[in-house]
Amino acid sequence: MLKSSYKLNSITFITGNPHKVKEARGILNNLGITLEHADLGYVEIQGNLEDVARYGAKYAALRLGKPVIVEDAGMFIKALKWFPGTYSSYVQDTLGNKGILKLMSDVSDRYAEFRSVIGFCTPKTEPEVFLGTVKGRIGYEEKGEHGFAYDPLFYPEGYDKSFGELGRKEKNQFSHRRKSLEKFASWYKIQEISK
Ligand code: ITT
Repeated sequence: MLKSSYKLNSITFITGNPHKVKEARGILNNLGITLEHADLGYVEIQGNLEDVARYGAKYAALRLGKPVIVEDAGMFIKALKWFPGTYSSYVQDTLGNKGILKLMSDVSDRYAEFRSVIGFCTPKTEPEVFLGTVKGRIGYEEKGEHGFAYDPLFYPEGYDKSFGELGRKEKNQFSHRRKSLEKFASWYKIQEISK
């Protein structure tokens, strides 16, 4: 446990993705944490989600001079050997959802999951990471106008609606982001952090 003079009821989220900010703010507000946002950019190294989140959080905390969170996330499709995974952002911008549907056109195993790793760091401590996963399947066409990126393709387990058809509040109840942020919040609230 660390010693503190930072407020533990607020945190700065470093991301360039406004959808992530809206979702994270809704989730953390409900858990009693105020979210500040800074679109600072950070170095994304090659590696798994945990590596990227750890390195990014450390880099951003040192640059900003205060505690931060970053998130590295992605969609992992089993039949495609867990593609696009850590390349999700790039693949969304290039192949897009139509490209994913094409790759999946002859595939009967539709299993996929979203994963989110929150990286937390202060200028004086080592990073911590928190993983959240939601299981589901890839649909046969895009459905819904809500959410962003792969949401219209992804049907969470037990639902016959895609994330794209669910409103933000509903998605926030059980998404990968909800799970990783909830783990982070439970941990954060019992920390004392030294400046
Ligand atoms: P930052 O790195 O600036 O936070 P980013 O969008 O590039 O923003 P990631 O590197 O974590 O974030 O990329 C993850 C990609 O995975 C994201 O761009 C989407 O294409 C996809 N993704 C992650 N979470 C998603 C969600 O809840 N719904 C739909 N697509 C998601």
